[in-house]
Amino acid sequence: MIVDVVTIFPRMFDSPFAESIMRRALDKKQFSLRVHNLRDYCHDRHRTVDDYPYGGGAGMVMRPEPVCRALKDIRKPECPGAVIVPSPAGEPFSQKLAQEFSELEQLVIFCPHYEGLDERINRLVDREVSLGDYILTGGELPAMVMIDAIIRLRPGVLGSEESLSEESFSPLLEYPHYTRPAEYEGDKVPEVLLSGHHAKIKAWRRQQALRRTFERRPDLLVQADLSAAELQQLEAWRQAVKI
Ligand code: JF5
Repeated sequence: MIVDVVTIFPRMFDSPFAESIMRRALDKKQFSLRVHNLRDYCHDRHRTVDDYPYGGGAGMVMRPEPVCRALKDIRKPECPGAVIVPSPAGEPFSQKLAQEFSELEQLVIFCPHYEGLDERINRLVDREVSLGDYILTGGELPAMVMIDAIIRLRPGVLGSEESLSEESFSPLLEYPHYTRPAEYEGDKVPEVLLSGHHAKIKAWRRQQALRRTFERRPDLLVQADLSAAELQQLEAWRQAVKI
């Protein structure tokens, strides 16, 4: 897979891909990352990427010519791929989108700045994607987050220790994890985890995951497939909270 990034700050991409799993994936050629400087596609003396908005108002807008020149040069239409742009106005990024993008051969990510892009650039954009309901100074950080979420899904990128196993963002939140020591500052590891009773451990973890999801992300419960007993448990918790 080839990931192409178009940015006015190419050096921002140095350190996140120089460490850990992303670095190992690059070393093993499991993907390639090409970071392009948008200013290399500017033909004017001052290499300007932005201009004033028609109709007035605060802020600047990214000019269409350099962006479209870059995207036309970089995107190879014969190759299964997409041009994506991080934006708070995009569709929400999710594990499902990460999975979909991980199956492409070319992913081009354009990183916006200022108030945004000239609307005519959207002719060359396949998807606008939001990382969440907040405003950032530019598209570089969301681009790096998406690349990490996408690349770790490629075959062989995670080692056996890291593994995808039962993950795939199972509709419930993770249960709590413990490692040694069995007691830390008076705080004991739950007895059941030391019991060696695998069925009891499995049931305890499921119960903890359900409780956490109920408390922190009740919106996820509608998509979870829950047993009759679990639905009854949820109803009991709801009643307890309402009093
Ligand atoms: C950006 C204009 C996009 O701020 C974001 C963002 C927030 N959630 N998801 C993405 O992207 C950067 C900056 C300026 C458009």
